[in-house]
Amino acid sequence: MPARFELHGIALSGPTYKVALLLTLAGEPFDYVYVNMMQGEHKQPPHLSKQRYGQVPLLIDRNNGRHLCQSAAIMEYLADMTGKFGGGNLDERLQVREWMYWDFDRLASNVYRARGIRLGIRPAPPEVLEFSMAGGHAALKVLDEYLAGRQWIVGEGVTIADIDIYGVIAFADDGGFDLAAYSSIQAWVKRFEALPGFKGRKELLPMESRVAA
Ligand SMILES: N[C@@H](CCC(=O)N[C@@H](CS)C(=O)NCC(=O)O)C(=O)O
Repeated sequence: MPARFELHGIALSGPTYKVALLLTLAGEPFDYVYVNMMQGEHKQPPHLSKQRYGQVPLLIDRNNGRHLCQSAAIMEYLADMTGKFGGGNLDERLQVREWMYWDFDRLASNVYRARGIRLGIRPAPPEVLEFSMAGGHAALKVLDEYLAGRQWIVGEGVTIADIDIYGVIAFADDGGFDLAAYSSIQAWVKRFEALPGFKGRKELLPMESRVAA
């Protein structure tokens, strides 16, 4: 029987990695469709007809034909569908959402932008890199202080808030952010990477399409 989910994306993409990681940690096999962004495949009609923003990731749920865009919305959907990682009650779900919105606003925006500039994917003047580094460090400080004495971001277990934020922290080094000064983040990263089923992005997202095992 074919896998229920089909994920379109690329290993360079943090948002794609977040979705792949969630599927993997939830034990949901998925077919992976490699989108060659270097050749502009994400702006061509076959992809645009499924992903209105011309971006990755795109997730297709073959059980109902849904085409889902935006990694945060996809993660919320998968948490609903699998009953995993969504938070144990309304208060936890609200906190999960709050942290995910914060991530996109303060952490992901700066870390991904700095990384894009350093890798030459998103050329920008030096002031933009400076601005992104300052914003990224301010966000890392907030996260580090919050994580002091905590195992996970919300409640007593892993949620999509952890997966979402890990999917940014995993790219911090490429962005030029040294995590050495953030001891609580480092301890949380170790716990996260020790989760059963955890996989790095290159293992999850090869440079070619792959059918679920
Ligand atoms: N907010 C979106 C961001 C997606 C995004 O920026 N994807 C990048 C790759 S990491 C992309 O497709 N860039 C091409 C473009 O925006 O034209 C999400 O979380 O899914």
